[in-house]
Amino acid sequence: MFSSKEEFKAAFKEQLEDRYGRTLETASEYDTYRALGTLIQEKINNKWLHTQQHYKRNKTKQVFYFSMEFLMGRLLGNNLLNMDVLTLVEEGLDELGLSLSGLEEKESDAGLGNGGLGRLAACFLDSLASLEMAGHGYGLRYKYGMFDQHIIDGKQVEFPDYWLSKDFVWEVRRPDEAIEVRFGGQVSSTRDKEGKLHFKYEHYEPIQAVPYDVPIVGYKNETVNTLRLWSAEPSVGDTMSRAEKEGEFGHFLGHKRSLESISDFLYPDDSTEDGKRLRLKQEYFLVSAGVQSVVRYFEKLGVPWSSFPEKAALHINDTHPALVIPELMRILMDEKGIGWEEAWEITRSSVSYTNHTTLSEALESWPVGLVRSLLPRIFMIINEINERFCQELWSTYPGDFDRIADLAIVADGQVKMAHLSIVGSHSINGVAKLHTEILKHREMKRFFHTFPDRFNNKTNGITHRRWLMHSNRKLASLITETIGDTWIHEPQQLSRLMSRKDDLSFLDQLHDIKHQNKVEFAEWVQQTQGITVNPHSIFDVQIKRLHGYKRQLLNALHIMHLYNELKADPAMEMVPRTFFFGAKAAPGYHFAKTVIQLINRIAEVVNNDPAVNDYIKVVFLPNYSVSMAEKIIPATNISEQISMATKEASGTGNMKFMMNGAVTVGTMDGANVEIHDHVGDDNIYIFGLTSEEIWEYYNQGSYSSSSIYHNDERIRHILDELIHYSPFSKGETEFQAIYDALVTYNDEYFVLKDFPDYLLAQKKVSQDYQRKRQWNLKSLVNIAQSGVFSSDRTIQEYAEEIWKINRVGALK
Ligand code: B1H
Repeated sequence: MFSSKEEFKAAFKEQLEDRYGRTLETASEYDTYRALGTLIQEKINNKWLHTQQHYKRNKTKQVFYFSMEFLMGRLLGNNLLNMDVLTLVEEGLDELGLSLSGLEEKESDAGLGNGGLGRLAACFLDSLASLEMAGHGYGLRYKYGMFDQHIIDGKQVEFPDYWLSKDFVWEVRRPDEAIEVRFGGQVSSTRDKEGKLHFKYEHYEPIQAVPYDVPIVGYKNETVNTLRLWSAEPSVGDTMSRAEKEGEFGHFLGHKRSLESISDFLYPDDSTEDGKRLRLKQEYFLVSAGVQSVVRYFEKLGVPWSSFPEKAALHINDTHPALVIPELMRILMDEKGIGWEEAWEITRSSVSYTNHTTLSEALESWPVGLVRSLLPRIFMIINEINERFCQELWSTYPGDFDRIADLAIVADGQVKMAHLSIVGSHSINGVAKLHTEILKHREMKRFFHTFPDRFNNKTNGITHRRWLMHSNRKLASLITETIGDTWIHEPQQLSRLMSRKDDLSFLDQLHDIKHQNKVEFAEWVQQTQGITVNPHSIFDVQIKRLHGYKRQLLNALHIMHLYNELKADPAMEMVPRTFFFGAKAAPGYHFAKTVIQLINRIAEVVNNDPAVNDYIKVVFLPNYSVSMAEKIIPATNISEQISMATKEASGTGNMKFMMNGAVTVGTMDGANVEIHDHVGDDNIYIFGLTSEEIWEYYNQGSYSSSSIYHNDERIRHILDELIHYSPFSKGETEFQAIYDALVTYNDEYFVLKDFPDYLLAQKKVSQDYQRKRQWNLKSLVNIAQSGVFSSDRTIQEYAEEIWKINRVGALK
């Protein structure tokens, strides 16, 4: 690496000149960013090469994390931090008259994910490399990532995110490692002399999967792992011959385009399964390319097939890559000549599965006809897995037709991907304690009964390197000044901050940092949104995908209520608050889009009313993304985690806020339950129905939102404002759907039921916030207790209990 600032500056100038033909004077900011990025990439390459060689030489067991989403965000800052040159580069650039943070802004977010599931995969890669573990990501190189959200006339409008229009400096294309993936066609079988069946696959459509490798740099160590993103390209020879045969170049071009389209775009439906043919193609494309490349690697080791599970762990991030199971079976049997039983043993011992949701609308199932026509051989194997599984069930539960129909992988003309994933893997984990309990005792009860040893919990985590050290450098420095730097390698040491709980000057310093972050964020809001916000107000933030169960609506109704109160009594005492929202709605999710419209309408009304303006402000931040989260989280006082209990499997934003000293207002859902366990009643605002109470309502069928509407005057007032003439409705009918969902259709997510308790919790927040010392203490406790939510802890648990891998230790 660079031994001095001078050396860095010289190398940087040389890079700018030799690679981009620019001088400091003539280079644009973007050229400067690219020169810095490629320079750092060159330094990474050396470690990358050594890491791969080390793994190969030592036949190290490796984890392959298959995920349809990797929400990486920007990589420059993180790579500088992990390469241990952040300060040197920052100061060096400064001396050249350049600002690192300015250059960082030039990088496009790699938005290859929807939300929590994709960001979790990114945090896991950072932890694997930082813990010196051999774990890599396999994903798709979407040309278009998560759509770019604009708010036009208060409504969400989606634009394509053509992030690759700028070079992605971190990727390395490896055409010589391309792999052929096959779709469609027919399978025929013949028996040999010994009576063994052989399958012949013909008339299929071949597509090339070309890998683009992105280095994943460990924090201040020698490890550089790989995120391998596959891109679809036509198999040139084959399509050309087809063009010749059909004698039509136009047809050839159309064909080529349709093949390439496989990896074109990320499906933007978080938590909703769409069942589109192209999505199934994407899933198999990732799986087949990935599994083939793992097998190819394994064969180079020259060890027997039976030791495959000791050399490779294949993890599936939700069911989206569940075809890993039949694909590995196919390769082992059809290509390597291994018999069913042995192939099954190898497959099941290598594959593990994480479930991320119990929402029924997110459970993947594919119509039998679709799977059969698109993936004929894979379909045969799935059928065989299903038949053998049902046979086993029959011998354990003879005559229990109901149970067998319920557990079958293929039933009602559908292939159930969760069932395939459970049957074909040795470990099934949920992502927070409550979620895992719900899987074991409710959603997957019968599977738990059949395979009790396979189920386990792995509470999610976040990388403290990106989400504290990089995004909140002031706080990180204060922590290190106070307790030394051991917390960086052992984040649970953050608890040593508790020794400062009575130290007023320390509490003041915490407060000052939060205030400075708020001032900086307020400036950014002013510049980018043209909205003035008061940094002395409470910064109350809800940033996540827009979904009914996440209840942004509850937050919005609370603001309408505050507005009504202030209008009725202008002398009312109120602690100033700024409500920030960031949320994308799936393009076809009309209700979610209406909620976005409502929030923007509330912002318009509130922000333009001088009578309330000093007390409440509402800011909807368009195009919420990883890099925006990095700006807002350090500046937050109140973290809104208000999902309906039982619905949010874990949540990970909740952990990021906590680690940055925000206090949670939340329900007893997902990982909020564990945050509450760690900080205690005094340092979190818990409200609303518990999961038990919700199940009780379900059992009794006794929830009636309309009676709440009729009996609670405050609620009636707000809801009537949605449909009758009011500043919020402006006499239009666009919010009728919200009224109907809450009143007419009995409020699926218990918004009205939890509303009164939410108001009380928020009142308490306002009161407590004024008592500065107590408030700072709450903030301190949250930071000090957040270490357990580092993804390093999570990954250590996966490594020990599921993947059975160790730290590789210092590579040199
Ligand atoms: C989560 C998804 C998800 N759960 C389907 N399920 C998708 C489902 O494109 N699709 O089809 C995409 C995403 N995402 C989230 O996972 C949970 O809702 C969060 O509670 C959890 O924290 C996160 C990570 O485990």
